[in-house]
Amino acid sequence: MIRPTSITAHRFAFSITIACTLAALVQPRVEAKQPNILLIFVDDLGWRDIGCYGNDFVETPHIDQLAAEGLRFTNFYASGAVCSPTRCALQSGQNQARIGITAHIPGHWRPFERVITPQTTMALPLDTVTIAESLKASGYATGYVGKWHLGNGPEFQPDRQGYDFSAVISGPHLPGRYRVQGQAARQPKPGQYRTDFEADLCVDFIRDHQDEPFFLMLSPFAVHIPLGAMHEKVEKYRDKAKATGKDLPHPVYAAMIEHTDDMVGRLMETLDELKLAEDTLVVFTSDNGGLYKRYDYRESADDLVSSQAPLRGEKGSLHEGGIRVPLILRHPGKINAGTVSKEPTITHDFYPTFVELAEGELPRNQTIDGVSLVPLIANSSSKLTREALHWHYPHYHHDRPASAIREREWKLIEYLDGTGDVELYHLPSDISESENLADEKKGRTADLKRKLNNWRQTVSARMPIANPSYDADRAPEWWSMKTGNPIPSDQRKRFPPTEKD
Ligand SMILES: [Ca+2]
Repeated sequence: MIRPTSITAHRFAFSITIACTLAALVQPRVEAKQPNILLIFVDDLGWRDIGCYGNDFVETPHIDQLAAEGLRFTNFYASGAVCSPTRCALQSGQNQARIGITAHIPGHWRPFERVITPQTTMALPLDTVTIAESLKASGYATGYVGKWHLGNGPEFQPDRQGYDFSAVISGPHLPGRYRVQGQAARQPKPGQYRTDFEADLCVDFIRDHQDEPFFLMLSPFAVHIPLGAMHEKVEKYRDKAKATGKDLPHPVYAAMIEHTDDMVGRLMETLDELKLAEDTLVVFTSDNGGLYKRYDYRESADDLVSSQAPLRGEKGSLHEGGIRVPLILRHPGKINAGTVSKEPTITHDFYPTFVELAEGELPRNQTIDGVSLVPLIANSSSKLTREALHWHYPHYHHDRPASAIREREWKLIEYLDGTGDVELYHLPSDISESENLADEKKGRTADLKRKLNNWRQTVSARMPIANPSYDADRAPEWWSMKTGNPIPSDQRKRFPPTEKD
C-alpha cells in the first residue's frame, strides 16, 4: 500500500485550493440571503384572542392571513407568565430564572404571606449578549419600537442593548396619553392611536433599511390594560355584543385587538409595497397569556376582559391560560402556507432560530436554553429533541408562587408557597387542566418533581423562604415595591381570586 508522504498531501491540498479558487472565479458566488426578521411581540394577547386561534367575535383578518400564509403553532409558550420575564428570555436566549428577572419589574410585595418571595432583578444586565447584539454582529440593522420593560434608567434602554434604532413608547393607548423617547424622527399625529403611531415608526425603519438585512422588534403596549380604543371600533363591538349576546371579550378589548390587527396589516402592506415579503420572516406572538378579569380599577372592578377557555387560568398563572400564546411564522417561499406545528416551543427559542437564519454565531460565554425552530420551519411536522420546558414564577400575583415543567404530554406544577401542593396533568386529553393526576400517577409525579428540582438547581433559581411574620389575616395586603408602603385597599390589585377564576 502506498501512503502519501506529507509533501504529496500538501501538494494535494494545494491543488484543491487552486481548483476551488479558480471555480470561485469562474462561477458567480450565490450567497444565501440573510432574511429580514420582523418580530411583532404583542402585550398580554391570549391564546384564544384572535380568529385563527378560535375567537369568533374579534375580527383579525390580517393576523389570520399571516397564519393562512405561514406556520401556526398550537403548543407555543411564553417563557414567563408576565411581561419582563418573557422579555428577558427573548433578549437573552436563556430561561429568565438564570438572570433572576422572575417577576414583572418592579414586582409586588406581600409581607404577611406564608412565604417571602425572592427579589426580582430590576434590569436586564448590560453584559447580556442580546439577540440584537448577536444579529448586529452578523451585519443586521437592528431596531426597537414600543414597550421595553427591562429596566428603567437610560443605561438600560434598548439602545444600550444592541438596537441601533430605538423608540421606547410609554403610557396608555389613547391619543395624547402616550409619549415617545429615543430616536423617533416623528411625533404622534393629533388624535393618533398608539398602535397606529407604532406602525408609522416601523414603516419608517423598514423603508430606511430596505437595502440591508434588518431585525425589527415591534413591541406594542396593546392589548395590555388599561383598556382604551377609538370610539368607532368600540361602538362596533358594543353593537356586535348586543347582536350576538356575547359578553366576552370586553368590547373595548376586542377593539384593541382589532387596532393591533390594523397595525399588522400596515406592516404587511409595507413589505409588499417594497417587495420585501419574500425576504422577510414575520414572527407574530405575545409575551404572556390573556387577562380574564381587569384589575386596573378604572371602571367597574367586575368588568371581565377575555376568556382563554378551554385553557385554565390567565396571565400571571402557570396554568395554560397564563403561558400558552399564539405564534405565527410567515416567510413566503421558505415556510409552507397554512401549516401547523403541535411541537412544544417557547419564547427563548427565537434567539438560536434567528441566529441560525442569519448565519451568525451564538455567544460563547452565555448559556442558550432555546432550541432552533429551523427544523420546524423546513418541515412543520418535525420534532425537536428537547426533553422538557420549564417555568419558574416564585411570586404571588394572580396565583401562588410556583414552578412548572412540561415533558412532552405531561405537565407538573409545583407550588412554592410552603403547602407542598403539586398538580399533574396529561395535556392532550385534558387541555383544561381539570383533572389533577398527581395522586394517581405517583411515579411520574415524583420523576417530574425531581427533574424540576434538578433544573432549578442548574439555573440557580431563587426560591421563596418561610415567612416568620406570616399572618393569615394580613396575608392579602399588597405592598408597593416603589414606595415600600401598603397599596390602599381601594387601589389594590384584585386578590384573592374569585370563584370565577
Ligand atoms: Ca405582558
